[in-house]
Amino acid sequence: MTTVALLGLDLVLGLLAVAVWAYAAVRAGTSGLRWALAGLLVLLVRLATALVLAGRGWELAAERVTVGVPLGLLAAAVAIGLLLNARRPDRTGLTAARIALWSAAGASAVSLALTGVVGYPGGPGPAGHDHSHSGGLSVTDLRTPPVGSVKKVELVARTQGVTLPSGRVVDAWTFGSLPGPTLTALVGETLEVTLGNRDITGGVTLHWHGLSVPNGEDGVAGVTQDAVFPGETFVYRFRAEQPGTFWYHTHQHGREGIARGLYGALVVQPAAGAAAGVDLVLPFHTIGTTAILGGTDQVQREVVAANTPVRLRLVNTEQQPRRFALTGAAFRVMALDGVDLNGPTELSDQALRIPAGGRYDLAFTMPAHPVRLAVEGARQTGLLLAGTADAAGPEARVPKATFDPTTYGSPQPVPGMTGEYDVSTTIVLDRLPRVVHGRPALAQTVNGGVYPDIPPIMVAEGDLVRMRVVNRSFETHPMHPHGHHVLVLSVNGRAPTGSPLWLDTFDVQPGEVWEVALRADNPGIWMDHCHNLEHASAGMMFHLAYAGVSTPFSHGPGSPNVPE
Ligand SMILES: [Cu+2]
Repeated sequence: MTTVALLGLDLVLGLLAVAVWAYAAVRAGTSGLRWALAGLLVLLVRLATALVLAGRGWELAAERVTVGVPLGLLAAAVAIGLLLNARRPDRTGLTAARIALWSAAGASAVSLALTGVVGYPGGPGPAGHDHSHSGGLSVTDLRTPPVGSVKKVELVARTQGVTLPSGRVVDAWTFGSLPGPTLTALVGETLEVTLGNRDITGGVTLHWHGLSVPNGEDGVAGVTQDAVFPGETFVYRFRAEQPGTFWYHTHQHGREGIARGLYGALVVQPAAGAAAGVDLVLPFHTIGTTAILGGTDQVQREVVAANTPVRLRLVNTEQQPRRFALTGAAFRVMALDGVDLNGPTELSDQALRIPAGGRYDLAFTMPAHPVRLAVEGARQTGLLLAGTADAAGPEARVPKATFDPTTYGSPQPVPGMTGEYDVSTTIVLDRLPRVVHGRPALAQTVNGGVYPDIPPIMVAEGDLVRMRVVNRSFETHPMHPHGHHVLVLSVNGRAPTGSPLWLDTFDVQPGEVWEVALRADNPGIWMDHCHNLEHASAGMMFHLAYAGVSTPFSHGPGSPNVPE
């Protein structure tokens, strides 16, 4: 049984226990004992479920095993004892039995509340050591100094009616086009990007998703800078260190801004330049109800001669994971989240499930027949590569089987990531009633708390940090630590058997337990959040903060900075 099915079963059993014990109380004088025994059976099944869950990950069921179910069983034992006593001919003790039966129903309700309201670890517990954010170094000191030679780019945010290739017009917010222009750099080049804002009244910033830039260039409103309002500018500067596929987007009102179009791709090519052949960047997005792959809401056609090397850079800029599929050619997955995989092998008939915010680079040699890229749930869009402009392509098809990156490629030693962990922390993701932005809501919680009331993970420069991320909710959480890639240690207790996996956006699906490690080598105050930005704005954000770093910026009530 899958872990998420067990979580669902536990919820159903919890509700059932309350109902059966309440009914036993109502029927105390007649069939009460039979119903009480049914209630006991429900509790025993719930205990078994909780024990299996705890075996999959202690944090998935800790409060059920230690308090919730034992409390129910204790009340059940008392109630059944009193009920047996009340069966004597004089029927004394029936009132006491009835009270005990209601108490058993109450105990099961308390157990449900422990799980569904209090959560685990039972309060807004710290995500790490609790130090203050104050210190000698400001995030504004953590900038790239001006250097001699830079590649200059200007991006101006604006509201814009965009006519898509289908003729459909969308009201977008853009960095000049939809998507924004693809920025490119060679390894070693320094990009200098001047952000302007024509008329986005809520303000904008630029965040470089997946690039480990200096903290002051990270573009998080209220943490690393103030939002840029109409007429203002902000200059970002960073050296391209790692070749790969990245993307940029606003991190001020990100939930609305990205959805409306404030995003674009960023490609870093090796210092020697791009490899020969066709190299296409394909961010996938939905604006309103219209799906866009690359720059079109239709099927993009490219004429590619047979034997040409092809690289496709898939970027999921949405809130949900998305499955992509290539038909007509076997391919290799060259890189995930901008980091090359070791020993990639040829694949076919497998869909690629890309997390929200994630990137997959595919490579293949163009065959003599057409090749089609399809996106599940977006049939009208896609990519068709063929030798001639009018060739008919293969049917868009998305296989059932999904690529598993944890068993792909070849293992390789990872220098610098072994040894004692300096910081070990557990992040429990859940959905609990809390106050968010001053209003009661069914929040997306981290260790029972909501942002900004979640203590940061505190690290010192050089620390080796281990994070255990447990998803107790029924939704997928694409966790995105800024400024660092994490090395995947295990998923549901299993270590990857293939290539080392370095990710900046890892999809923690319902019931999953991920263990990841990072080397604290980029000082600052870094966001770490769910990249389903609906979830981020419902509380699922926290900081990875280096001791001694402070920020002069703020967000929250009274501030115009709204990072999520
Ligand atoms: Cu989430």
